[in-house]
Amino acid sequence: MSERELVRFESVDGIGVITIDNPPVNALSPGVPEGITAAIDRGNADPGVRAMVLIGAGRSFIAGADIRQFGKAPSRPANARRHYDVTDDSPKPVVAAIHGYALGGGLETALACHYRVAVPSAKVGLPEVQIGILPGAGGTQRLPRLIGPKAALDMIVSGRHLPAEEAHRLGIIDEVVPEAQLRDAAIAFARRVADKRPLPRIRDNDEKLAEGTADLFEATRKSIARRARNQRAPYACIEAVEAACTLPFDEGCARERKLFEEQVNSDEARALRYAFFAEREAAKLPHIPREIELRPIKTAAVVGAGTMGGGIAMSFADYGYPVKITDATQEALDRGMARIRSNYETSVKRGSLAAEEMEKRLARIEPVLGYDKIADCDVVIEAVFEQISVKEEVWKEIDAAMKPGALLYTNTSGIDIDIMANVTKRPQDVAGTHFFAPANVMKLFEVVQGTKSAPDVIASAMDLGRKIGKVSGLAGNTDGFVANRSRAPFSTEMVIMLEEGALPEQVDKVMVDFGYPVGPFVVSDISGLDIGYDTRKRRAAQYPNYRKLPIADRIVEAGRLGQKNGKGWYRYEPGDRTPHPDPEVARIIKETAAELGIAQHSFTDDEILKRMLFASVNEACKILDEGKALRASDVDVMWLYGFGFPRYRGGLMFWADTIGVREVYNQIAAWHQRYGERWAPSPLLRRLADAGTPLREAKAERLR
Ligand code: T1G
Repeated sequence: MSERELVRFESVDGIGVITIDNPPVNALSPGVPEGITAAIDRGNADPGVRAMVLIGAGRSFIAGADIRQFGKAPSRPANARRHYDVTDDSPKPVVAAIHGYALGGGLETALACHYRVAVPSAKVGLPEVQIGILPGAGGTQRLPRLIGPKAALDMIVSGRHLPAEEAHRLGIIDEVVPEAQLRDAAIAFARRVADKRPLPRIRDNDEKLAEGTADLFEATRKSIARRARNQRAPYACIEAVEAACTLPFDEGCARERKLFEEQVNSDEARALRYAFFAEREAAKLPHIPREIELRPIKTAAVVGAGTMGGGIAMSFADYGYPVKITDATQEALDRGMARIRSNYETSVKRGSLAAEEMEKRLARIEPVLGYDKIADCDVVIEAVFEQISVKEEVWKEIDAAMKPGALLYTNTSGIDIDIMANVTKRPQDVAGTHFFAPANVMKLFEVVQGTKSAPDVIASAMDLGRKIGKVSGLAGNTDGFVANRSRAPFSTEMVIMLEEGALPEQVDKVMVDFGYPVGPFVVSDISGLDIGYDTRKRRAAQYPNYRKLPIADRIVEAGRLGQKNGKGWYRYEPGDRTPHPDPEVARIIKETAAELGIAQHSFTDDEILKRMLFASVNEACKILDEGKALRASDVDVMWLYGFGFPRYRGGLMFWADTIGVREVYNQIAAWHQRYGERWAPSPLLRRLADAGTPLREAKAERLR
């Protein structure tokens, strides 16, 4: 495509219409900024043109700079005229006509225009902080001048996308125009303002900047301290907006640019860029044709009104789907519906949900008794007790009741999908859709491919996840699938280190300092220690060489179940979730370790971190080697959305690459010598280390 074709210019009765056409989202890829500059110049040189309109072809205005270009050599000289400045300096008015997204450099382009009109469904924002950078094309200087530093800080430090109506209220958008009439409405708008002078250049109005006091910036820094720890980008955003309030426009832009250059190749930015593309890659299924026809999903059903079943029903209702929920008895159903209502009421109390919206969502959830009541639904998700005999009973009922062609999914967190599928006469219609607790909150949606799952059943599940606000990741049918199986060694190692002398609070501090929102022992206390206890019992019966965890078992046998009964790995005051180290736990740990005769030693934070994460890196390599996951980057996406792995570290495998595949292998091999079989290096890890191939690039030939 020649440079010019990426950007088209046509004159429509004296209005120059400039169309950006760089699918899929009109990113400012090489050739686009140049095309915009040339078009603006052309419009200004054409005496027949009185004003111009900048509009995007396809589904969006401009979704920002081309993120794939970051880290590469710039495609043009640093002193080249930038389309932002050319637009701003244009002697004739330029109107940005926004639909879809105006994000990052896209909104900065619109802010360099003299007017902005948008359709109601449009979204605008400066999300650069979410990829570890800050706006680098005047956004931190123009936005505070347009809407005031406070509102600008909120947008830039959060990176959130604003709907057009809100942007209009703030003054970013001059006019909201009807959905299907954007182009004509923008041309009419341009005609109306064609002769108005002076042109409203945002850079010229400083009157709102007075709001930008030192207190405001200090307060903003304090407000983000916890969630932005270990990160630089959010603070660089604040510094740039501060510069807007203390420096003249051009000097502020130079400050912004310098901060941008410092950040764009940082570890934080590289990790967040990796996460951005890994998340999109996870949706791609190389073994299933992209154009495969998906099965329609308009109505859903959930079998099992327990904690997970209730959360799953809420996920559907939250995204507008009518959903039926059923259980074995009316009492169980009533308990389930009561839990759903109380979860929504908690959100209303917290102000994160409007009361009328709660009622709308509750109205979409219909409790029913009897499989015949759900037979017509397009999809059913089974979420009953994790016991094979119970599953088999329920699946016989589901198979007998559900209409032909219905999608039959199970929410099991580790039971072999084929066990459920083989109970039915239509195993091709069965797959796993594994939600993570709480199901209406956690974004990971692990789709599990059974031996006989049909391609359209898998593709429909992956798409369903996206439609109910989740991030879908594909897993092969193995014990614990990809997410839980790759995390299991992490959980085992953290308890084994207690046998050798570590304490829960020490391990948790290391992981919180690393960037986790809460430590893994607190996470166990939140989810309940009895669940892990039952799983360990089941595994010990199933696998002869299963590594028992006597300390974890003793804690449960001492009646410590976690937050639900006020004591677990920590002690909790009634009504308070603050974990308090408990000498009783330290006593159980010391006594059990003494009985086991295990030598005690002190731990460095680095050893604790690597023992836990390397154990999972090794397991992830085994999973890929067996073809139970397609890409190492899928594992990373699952850790980001399923286990709260700090996003600015990219993911488990990306983080391990910052240490180096060879060093990771060597350490694991050394621990294999010292600790035995559980640390046997994965053959794939050995091959990657020998070849020097980054872990994040590991792929399976196909899913098996
Ligand atoms: N650059 C390159 N590719 C992009 C892209 C971008 N900015 N945005 C999207 N894509 C690709 C994406 O990888 C996918 O490709 C396809 O487009 C569809 O995207 C100067 C420096 C716009 C909300 O951070 O948030 O401007 O997988 O699957 O779910 O100050 O994409 O099909 O091959 O995500 O409908 C700031 C990033 C850049 C916005 C659409 N902009 N994009 O979501 O589709 S930094 C952003 C998004 C910047 C300036 C700075 C989302 C979306 P493929 P998708 P979607």
